[in-house]
Amino acid sequence: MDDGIELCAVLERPQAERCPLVIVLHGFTSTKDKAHTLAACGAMRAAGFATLRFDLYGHGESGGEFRQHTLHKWISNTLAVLHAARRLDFVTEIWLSGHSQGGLTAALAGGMAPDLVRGLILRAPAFMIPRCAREGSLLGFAFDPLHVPEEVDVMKGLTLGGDYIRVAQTIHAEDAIRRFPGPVLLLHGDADDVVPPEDSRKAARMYHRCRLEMIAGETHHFDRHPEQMEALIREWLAAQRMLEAQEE
Ligand code: FER
Repeated sequence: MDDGIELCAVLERPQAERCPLVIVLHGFTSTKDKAHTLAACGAMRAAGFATLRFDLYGHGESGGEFRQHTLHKWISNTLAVLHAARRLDFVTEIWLSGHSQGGLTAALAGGMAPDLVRGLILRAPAFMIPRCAREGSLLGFAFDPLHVPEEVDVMKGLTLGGDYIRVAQTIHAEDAIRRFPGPVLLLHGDADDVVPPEDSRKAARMYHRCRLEMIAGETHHFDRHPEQMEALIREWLAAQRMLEAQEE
C-alpha cells in the first residue's frame, strides 16, 4: 500500500537463503508482466538477485487512474516498495531497476535514497520527459508549456491529466544523478526512436560510477536482441557481487 493505493507486486527468489533484491519498475502504459521486463528479471535472478517487480500507480493491477498518474506518485510508490522490501528478512541490500519512465523514476528515487539503494540498472531511462514537458511536446502532442492544458490525449484513447505535465516540468534528473554514488548499469538500444540514446550517454558522463552499454540495432523495447540485454545484466550483476565479496 502507498497512501491508500494498493500496489500489486511479484516477488521471485533465486535458490539462496539470503540475497540482494532488485525492485523493478515498468514504463509508461506498460506493466510488470511485459516480456522484456520478465526477461530482465530472469537475468537478475540468474546473477543471484531476488526480483520484486510491481505495477505503478494507474497501471496494470495496481490502484489509481491512469489519467491521474504523475512522476511524483511513481516516486512515492517506489519509496513505499523500497521500505516494504527493507522489512523482508532475507534481503541483504536493495537495488533499483526501471525501463523508460520507470528508469527515470528509479534514477529519481535512487537520488533521494542513496543510503538505502545499493545500485541502479536503468534500461532506456526516459531522462527527456522533464525536458519535453518544459518544451511543450510529449509523445508528439504539442501544448503551451506555460499554460498547461487540463488534459492531453496522448495515444489510442489514453488521456493524461495536466498535473502529469506540471509535475514533470519541475523535475531535474541531473540533480538525482549527481546525488547517487553507487554503481549504475545503463542499457540503451541505439535504434531506440522513443527515448534518445544520447540522453544515456550524457547521464553516463554525470554518474559517479557508470557502465554504459549501447546495444547495436536494439529498439526501445529490447525485443530484437533480448539475449544481449540479459547477458549484460547477468554478467554485470554477477561481477558486482564478486566485487562486494572481495570488499567484505
Ligand atoms: C514521452 C516520451 C517517453 C512521454 C513518455 C515516455 C508522456 C515514456 C515512455 C516509456 O515509459 O516507455 O514524451 O510522455
